[in-house]
Amino acid sequence: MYTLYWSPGSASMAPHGALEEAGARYELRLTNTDAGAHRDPAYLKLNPNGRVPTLVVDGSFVMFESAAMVMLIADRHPEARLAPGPDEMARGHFYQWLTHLTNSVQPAMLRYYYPERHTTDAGGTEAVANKAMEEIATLWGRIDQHLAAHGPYLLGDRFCAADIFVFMLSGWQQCCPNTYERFPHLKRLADLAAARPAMQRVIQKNAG
Ligand SMILES: N[C@@H](CCC(=O)N[C@@H](CS)C(=O)NCC(=O)O)C(=O)O
Repeated sequence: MYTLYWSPGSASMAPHGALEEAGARYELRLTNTDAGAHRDPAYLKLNPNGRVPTLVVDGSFVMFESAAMVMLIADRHPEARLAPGPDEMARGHFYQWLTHLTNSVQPAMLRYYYPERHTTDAGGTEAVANKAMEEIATLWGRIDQHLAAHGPYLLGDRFCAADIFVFMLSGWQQCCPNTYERFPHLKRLADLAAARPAMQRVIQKNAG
């Protein structure tokens, strides 16, 4: 049994999607970041970073970092085929993409959304955000090229949990206006992901 502390439209969407795809038993606990619920002392006890999401497994095992949650869920539900198995070479590329998304694309996005955390110059936030936007477009451009040559999914014909992460991040478009018009292969992946019944349930929940 899983408990996912989530906020609409946030990084909780990736583990939420993985849980739905896995057919796992889970409950959602709303931790609305817009209302500052991620800074409540009770929540900080669970996740001292004050970020959403947090995942609790079987009432006692607590973890943060959405990409790590996605990997754990994929491993605990192998029948859902959310990741290549440990004996498959493609697992290396699964790790590669998920790590790239969480290590390069997502941090650039967080720099855009929280520029004040990345400069000591009060007048420098716009420059930080602008540079982040540039970087996000470059990164999506490379991923789009990869998908054009080797798609429609990150691992070719095979949907995996890293595609859920792409779906989530590519929906954050304030930091990359018209993402889907500019990157059609990314759009194709996102459309395929969105058409999945499990992802539909996640999308509807996040839409309120
Ligand atoms: N790398 C973390 C990032 C989590 C994160 O930054 N979440 C945002 C919502 S998308 C958040 O909690 N923001 C509130 C804040 O940083 O104050 C993850 O993927 O779990």
